[in-house]
Amino acid sequence: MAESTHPTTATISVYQGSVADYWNREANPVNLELGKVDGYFHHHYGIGDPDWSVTDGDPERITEELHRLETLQAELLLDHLGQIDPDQRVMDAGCGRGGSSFMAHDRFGCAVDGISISRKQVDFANAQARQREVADKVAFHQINMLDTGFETASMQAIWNNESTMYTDLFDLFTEHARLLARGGRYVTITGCYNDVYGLPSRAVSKINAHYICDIHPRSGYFRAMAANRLVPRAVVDLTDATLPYWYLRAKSPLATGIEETFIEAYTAGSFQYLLIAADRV
Ligand code: GPP
Ligand code: MG
Repeated sequence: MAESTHPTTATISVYQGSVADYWNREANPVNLELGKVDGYFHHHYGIGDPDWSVTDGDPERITEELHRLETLQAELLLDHLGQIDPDQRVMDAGCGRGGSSFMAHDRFGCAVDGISISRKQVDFANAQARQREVADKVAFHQINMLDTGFETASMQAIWNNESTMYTDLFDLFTEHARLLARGGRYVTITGCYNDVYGLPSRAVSKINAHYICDIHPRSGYFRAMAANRLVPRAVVDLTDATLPYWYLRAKSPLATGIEETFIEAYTAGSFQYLLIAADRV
């Protein structure tokens, strides 16, 4: 879909307005400097084993290593999308500056619609699409992911890369189930609070306050999926795989101050980093 013909910008709540405001103001070097490494700008965290030797030299090497781990995270998410043909269409819900959307197009050659509530992110990502000369296949829209206006059953796959915590999951998955073709795939990577621990810990509440989000319990994902024709096919606990990213990020001059809180939340067991892939039946 061309940028100029995107559906209406759905009415947003006061809460959604405050989230848009956060992202319209956001210019964290930890995102912009990492993005400049190769032009893929991410708004999610990393996984995998760091090369710890990077902490010995130029801090730029830490930046590159953090970026590599964030890219690995997005590659893992895309691995779970299944087969996508070049003539099919996929949606990146909460696309940020477009990093995962461009990676999906590179991999599958398919059409990608990235959506964000932030005008600034959408403009940034569309400028990137023009620069990359893929604007005919990769388009970004400032719309509400709970009410996209896109055609029913138009998407072969949808993902949320760390963006579900800004929504009510029942509202979100109702809209995803409407948009997905039967047999289509849904994937999310998310931070959730651990039902075994109990209600959100202080660290989880601090993360919520930091990003103005509302981290859901792990159980909430499966309840909302079951109610919306989304049948989990893979659940991967990435907590151990993401912790090294946070230890490395804590050593970076680009650290934002939230690093120790993530480390505390993950190591105390109140918080989990989870990938869930589901079939739309
Ligand atoms: C990272 O974005 C993701 C979020 C802010 C959503 C919250 C995610 C959770 C798992 C709780 P970012 O890359 O803009 O954050 P930062 O600026 O801290 O790198
Ligand atoms: Mg980041």
